[in-house]
Amino acid sequence: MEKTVFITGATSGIGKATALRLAERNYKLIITGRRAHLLNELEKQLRQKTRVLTLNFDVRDFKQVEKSIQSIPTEWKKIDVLINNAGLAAGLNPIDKGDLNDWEVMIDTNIKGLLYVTKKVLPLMEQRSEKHIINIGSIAGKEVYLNGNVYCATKFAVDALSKAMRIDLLEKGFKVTAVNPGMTETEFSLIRFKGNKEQAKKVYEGIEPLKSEDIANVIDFILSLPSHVNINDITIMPTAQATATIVHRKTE
Ligand code: NDP
Ligand code: 8X3
Repeated sequence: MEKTVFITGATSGIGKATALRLAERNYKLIITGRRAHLLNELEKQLRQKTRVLTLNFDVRDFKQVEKSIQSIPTEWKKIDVLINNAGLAAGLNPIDKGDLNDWEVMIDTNIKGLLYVTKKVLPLMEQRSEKHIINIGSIAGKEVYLNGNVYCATKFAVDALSKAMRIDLLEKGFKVTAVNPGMTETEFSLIRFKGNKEQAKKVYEGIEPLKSEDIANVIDFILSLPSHVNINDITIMPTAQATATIVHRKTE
């Protein structure tokens, strides 16, 4: 049976790599994000392998989320897998120097956005025989690190919501998996540091970080397991990273 996967934040990084990987497995894909031109480019690429639907919305805006999901054509309204991936960090400052807009954007995207999308996609999953929600958390949702404050809090919330979904949706037969990456080189640091390329590059200096494809491979594996097996929670780190902050950097 052909399965449909709904991926938020597919215009870049982990979401994009996951879409490309799952296209190889013949999943039908609903790819979403705000940057329409990137969605269209990816759609063209994916169409060579599978069927694709693009939805262009901001996860922070419940009206947009609702309207976009209502607009899904009937033949696409059976969703087997939801990958809540859209998210970001904004800034890296001590809590007393934190920027209010940064806090709002992280809370609105990483927590409220994930909830909005889940609320509207769940009814399209309920009739499926196998249903799976994958939430992209972070090592930042397991450990708080210096100046990580609000970003860490949002990822701790994702951790809590994954556990809550697993409990609340148990009787309905949902699998819920939390995927928690460590340092992964994507647009993540560039966005955290507001486009400062030097600062973003420094994050990965002297180490081999994870690539988005590494996370996509793990998601592919998680989805390949038989229906009675679920990975509840998985943390994936570059070999050079032991904890959120202990990283072995080569100096030359
Ligand atoms: P990228 O910045 O490369 O990708 C983020 C994606 O999220 C983009 O497709 C972006 O799309 C989308 N997005 C952001 N804000 C919104 C919004 N308001 N509405 C809709 N889509 C949005 O980063 P990553 O691939 O690294 O990040 C993916 C997830 O992985 C995030 O949840 C992040 O917290 C998590 N993560 C990342 C780690 C890392 O080291 N890179 C480590 C641990 C977790 P667009 O801008 O087009 O809307
Ligand atoms: C992103 C990883 O360690 O920069 O979630 O917070 S980290």
